[in-house]
Amino acid sequence: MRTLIALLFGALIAAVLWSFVVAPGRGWWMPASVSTYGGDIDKLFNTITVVLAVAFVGTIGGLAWLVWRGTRTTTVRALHTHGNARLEGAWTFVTGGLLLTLALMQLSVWRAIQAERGSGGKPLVRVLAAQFDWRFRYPGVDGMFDTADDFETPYRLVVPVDERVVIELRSRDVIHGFFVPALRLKQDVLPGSALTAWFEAHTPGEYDLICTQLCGSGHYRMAGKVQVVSRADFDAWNERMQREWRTNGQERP
Ligand SMILES: [Cu+2]
Repeated sequence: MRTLIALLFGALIAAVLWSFVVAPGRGWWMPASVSTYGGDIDKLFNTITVVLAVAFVGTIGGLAWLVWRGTRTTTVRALHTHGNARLEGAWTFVTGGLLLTLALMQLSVWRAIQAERGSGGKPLVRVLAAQFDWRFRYPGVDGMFDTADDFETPYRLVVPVDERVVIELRSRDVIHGFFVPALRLKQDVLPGSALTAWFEAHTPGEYDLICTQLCGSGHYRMAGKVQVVSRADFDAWNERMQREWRTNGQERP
């Protein structure tokens, strides 16, 4: 029985290592980054993943080895380390030190992204999350929100490429999560507050948007798209939407 358990632990390690090797070829990781700060976030993500992988293999491997060793010696009594202050201090210190190092490593990237959050100018679009949809409200011709010419698009956020885009996130009911994996941008959307976030996409294309907070029974439906287009295409789209919004529902002369 113990041999079997030890083998199962060993198989778990093998499965994890195998998944690391084949994951890139099968698209199991996040999609390629199209965001200006995506590279920095990926570096942190990879570092943390490697640290965790080493810790995982070490822990499970040690456990497997101990279980396997238990199948051979039956005369030796188990060693109880409870109350061993030096040992407990050591693993607390090592783990704490590791977590502190990771936290400090992330500080510069976090600061760089947060510092530019407020300085990015006024929001291009207001993101309105609700059970269970995404709406994107653009300010219209006058460039001001909450005026008669604002227009909304459901589930599809259209933004220009190579420009800093500031978004303002609001919830109309519960907590939602605005997550665009290709942009490496994830921000909770809280009822009662208007939070801003920013990104700059450097590759035109269509990218997935998902809600990362389990916000209710229709949570799975909160899947949208972020469409990154050229400045000219964005202006043309914006102009067409404004025109349609003005004339929609009105009788033609
Ligand atoms: Cu949601």
